[in-house]
Amino acid sequence: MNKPLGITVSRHIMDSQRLHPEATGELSGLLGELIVAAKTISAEVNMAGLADILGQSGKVNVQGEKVQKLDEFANNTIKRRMAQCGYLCVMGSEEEDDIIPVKEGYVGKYTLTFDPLDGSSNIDVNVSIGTIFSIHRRRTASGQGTVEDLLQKGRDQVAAGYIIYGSSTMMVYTTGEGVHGFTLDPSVGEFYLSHPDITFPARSRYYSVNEGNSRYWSEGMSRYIEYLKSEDKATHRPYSARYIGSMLADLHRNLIAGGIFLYPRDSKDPSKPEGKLRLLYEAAPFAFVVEQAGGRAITDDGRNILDIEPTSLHQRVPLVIGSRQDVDMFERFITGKN
Ligand code: AHM
Ligand code: MG
Repeated sequence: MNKPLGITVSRHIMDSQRLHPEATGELSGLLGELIVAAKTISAEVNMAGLADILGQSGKVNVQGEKVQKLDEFANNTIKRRMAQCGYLCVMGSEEEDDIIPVKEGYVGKYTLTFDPLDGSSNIDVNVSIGTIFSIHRRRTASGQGTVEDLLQKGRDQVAAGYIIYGSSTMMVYTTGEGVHGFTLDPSVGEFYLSHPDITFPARSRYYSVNEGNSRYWSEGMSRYIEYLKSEDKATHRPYSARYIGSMLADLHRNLIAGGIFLYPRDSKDPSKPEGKLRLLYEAAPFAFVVEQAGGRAITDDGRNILDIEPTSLHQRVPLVIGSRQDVDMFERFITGKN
């Protein structure tokens, strides 16, 4: 008997598009180009461990080209491919200080913000890293896009998601109709639907936080983590700790296995009064995915991440994100109800 055919990500995107007769196919085209960029990065990530050997001390690769650092490679791959895809008017990258313009002639109606390789401190140690993306409709009427097109709140995203380069490469995305995960079959070069309609499991059991910073936390934050570590069989406590140091990998894990991720503000580094993570490239796209999966994303003082109006491209935001019951409980601790 023939095996059932897998649903490819392109077919899944086209099927969703068919549900919207008004759709022009531009968003599908945009996602398609992004997927090609992701596959290119995935192939390079898989070769990363060999770069030093093949590239003679990491300086020159087999083609005689200068070897780029992996995060630069990811940034350039997305930038170059997406600048010419014809669907974007402007881009913003975590790796670039300013907006990335799209040339006249290629201008389209969407915007893209991305973190080319989240968890970059994990690149050299062969631990999961990934690309995060967020797509909005442009705000300005025509011509090349401006920073104003990028400074939009998460609630107005039309699509968001991530690609995780882990034990296998997976793409997870939402267009506001659930969250779907696809696993790359490297022998075919296609992403196949492997995780339809991802929702947080009913039972939560993991917390992810850099506990090395605990002496710098607020009182509510410290009490909440102590609560997670205390014993109560009915609520499956104590939770287990898992902290990879790639937000993307930690959050992916919690999305599948159940749990909460926290990067609150702390008093450790006065130059980062709002914590470490960026609103546009990290927090908002994940907040969209997590809400669509039935979870919640707030700041450490209870503001909904998706409702924050960004004021600058690299704005940081204290983030508490994960399954709904965990975030609700966190909120009780910071508002003094627990
Ligand atoms: P990056 O974009 O430079 O990789 O930084 C963001 C990363 C997140 O993925 C991760 O959650 C966090 O930094 C880890 O930071 P820390 O080492 O302070 O715990
Ligand atoms: Mg990052």
